[in-house]
Order: sequence, then C-alpha cells, then structure tokens
Amino acid sequence: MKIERAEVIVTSPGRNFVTLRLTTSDGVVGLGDGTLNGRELAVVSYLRDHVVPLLVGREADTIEDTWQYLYRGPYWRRGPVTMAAIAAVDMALWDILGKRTGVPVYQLLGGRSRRGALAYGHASGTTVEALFTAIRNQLDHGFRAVRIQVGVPGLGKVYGVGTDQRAGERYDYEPAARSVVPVEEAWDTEAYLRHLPTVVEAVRAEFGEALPLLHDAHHRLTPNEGAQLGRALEPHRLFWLEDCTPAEDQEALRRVRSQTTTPLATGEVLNSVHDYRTLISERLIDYVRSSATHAGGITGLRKILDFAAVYGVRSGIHGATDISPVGMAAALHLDIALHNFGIQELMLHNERTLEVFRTSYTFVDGLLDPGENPGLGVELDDEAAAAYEYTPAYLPVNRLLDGTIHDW
Ligand code: GCO
Ligand code: MG
Repeated sequence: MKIERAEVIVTSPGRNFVTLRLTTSDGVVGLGDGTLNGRELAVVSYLRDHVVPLLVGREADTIEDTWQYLYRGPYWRRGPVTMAAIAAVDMALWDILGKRTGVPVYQLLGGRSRRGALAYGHASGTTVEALFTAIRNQLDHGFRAVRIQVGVPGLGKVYGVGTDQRAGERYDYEPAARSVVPVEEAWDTEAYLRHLPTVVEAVRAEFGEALPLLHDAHHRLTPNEGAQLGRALEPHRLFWLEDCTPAEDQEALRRVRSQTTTPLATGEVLNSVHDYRTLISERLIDYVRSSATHAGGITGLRKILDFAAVYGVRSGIHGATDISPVGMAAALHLDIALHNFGIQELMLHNERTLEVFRTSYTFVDGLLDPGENPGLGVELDDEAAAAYEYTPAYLPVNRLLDGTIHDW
C-alpha cells in the first residue's frame, strides 16, 4: 500500500497548527502534527519542499524505515524543525496502520498498561487569591493534579500567568502573541526566588498536602539558583519542578540534583534521545517532557522513553495547546501503552480548535484515554480548517531588569 498524496494543512483556530495528511493508494488517510510554536512556516517548508516529494510512492507501512530515511537521509540531524517534520510523517503513518488493521494505535504499541493516563491542568494567577480560584476551577473541571504559576510582585506579565479567572471559568493561556515581532517581558530572578516558596506554602495550607502540584521555572535559573529553589520547595513535596535551568545544558542539573530531592522534569525543547543521554543515564531528571510532535513522532519519542525506562525515568509528555489534538492523541496512545508512564499535561483546546480537529480521546475523573477508534482517533474538517488563516504569532522574549536578554 503506497502513499499516493501528501498535503500540508496550516490552520489557525485561535493559534497556528501544522498538520500533514497522507492518503494511500487504497484511500486510507493518516494525520500527523508538525506544529512548532512561532516557527510553524519553517516546518511547512521543510515538509512541502524537502519531505513530501520523497513520500509519494513510498510504502505506507515501513514506519521505522521511513523514520530512519528522514532522520539520516538529510545528513543534517536533529533540531526542532527537522524533528517536527519527521513527527508529522511518523504520526500519519501510525494513524494509517491503525486504520488499516482496525485497531487504536496503542494496541500496536503493546496494548493497554493502565486504565487511564493521569492528567495535570494549568492554574495561574497574578496574585495568590487569583491562583486559588484557578486551582478550584481546575479541580471542579476534574483535574487531580495541577501546575501552579503565579505573578511576581514588581513584575508585569510573566510566563505561564494568563488573565485571572472568575469562579467556573476555563483556563485559556496562549503565550504566542499575534504580531510581527515578539512581545517583550521583564524578569527578576531574586524577586521570583523570594516569592514562589511563600506561594507554594500558601497553596499547601489551602489545598492540603496530597494534591499533586507542579511548577515550571521555564529555563530561567542558574544551576545554583535551581538548587536553592528545589531545596526551598522540598517541604512542600512538589510532583515536579520543571525546566529550572536551560534544558540544553544537561550538566547544569548535576548541581541541582546533588542539592535537592525535589523531583525534576525537563525536555519539552529537546527533540532526540541524544539530547537526553546525560540527563537520563546520570538520573538527573525524573520525567521526560518531550512531546511526540517535537521529538520525531511516536517512533522518536518511544526511543527516548524506552531509554528512560532503563534508568527509572518516567514520561511527562508536553501537552500545551500548541500541541495539536493530533499530537495530543499520539501522546495518549503512548501514555496508555508505555510501562514508564508518569503524567500527561493537558491544556484544553478551545472550541474553534475542536471544530477543526474532531477528537475521540476523553478526559474523565482526572484520567485521559485515547479511545478505541482505529488509528490515532482524530479527523480533520477541511472546511473548518480553511476558515482560520495563518497569522504570524511569536512566543515572548524575556529580559532582565537591566535589559539583558534572558530565557523566556
Ligand atoms: C509547558 C510549556 C509551555 C510552553 C509552550 C511553548 O510546560 O506547557 O512550558 O507553556 O511555553 O508550549 O510553545
Ligand atoms: Mg514547560
């Protein structure tokens, strides 16, 4: 069964998504997510100009060979654009295989290892009180684990803090602002390091010791600052402290790890198993954050997570809304089948996105499930997709108070 058509579809129902649709000679259709927040068009060109011409005529069921062909063939390896393009092809081929064999993809990955995948939602507030409202909203929405992000006194908008919610409102935070140049935000690490531990203490006092709490430092600390924060948060027993240092500096976590037992997660910006070799083989992290969309698809992320399993490191797959519903579905099939599952991030897509991508995964009682539809279980509505044109949108840039560029 050969690949007969390959289409790259860009749609923007609230935010930009890149989807690859492959159609085989006997009419089976597969979808793959190649969305890279702020660099979507780079992936579109990589696919349209360098990958699609190679795909038409290839056998659709040679998934591993196609992955290796696209990974080794270009000579220039790894990187977010390449691995997002490979991811889109890989997911589409797994989708096709599932549809051809009449089973959900998780069955092809070894079958169900758990009833459902524990999800964590996002809660944020410019103040502690606003954060409490957001946490209550997420608990009311069925989440049993919550990431907490809070404003920092003296600073304006900071990472992860959307507009304050009223009771009952949905969390809706899209960091990529629609503009031709990125928004600039200001940062003060000292103010953040003084403030965050008091906020986590207040959350524990309000919501108790048992609620799994996660926090994302978003690459902003030095190794020693990461160690200080990890130690300061230790009494509050976080589920994880994410990206406390810039992820590509793998050795930075040696310092953090040696000073604190607060669990560590990193990797949403990492896209191949080679980017994790020190992190995993030295057990510097507890959770792998890469998404299937950014790490070469189901095949690429499976390679990372199988390597992680050898060292007792678990999955914590990235699931922000810049992972499309196709990418989320791919994650859920891995979540259900893998033994070393940890937790799954879930930011709920908005109504317009769900008009474009018809999903069949479910979120019930705090658990996600990919469902039983053959393949990945997501269909794309062309008419709805065509209604939402691409608009340039960039993630913010971050500067210290003296103007020095810092990590966002
Ligand atoms: C997370 C991530 C996101 C990223 C976003 C980038 O933990 O979900 O850090 O908030 O900033 O996915 O596009
Ligand atoms: Mg993150």
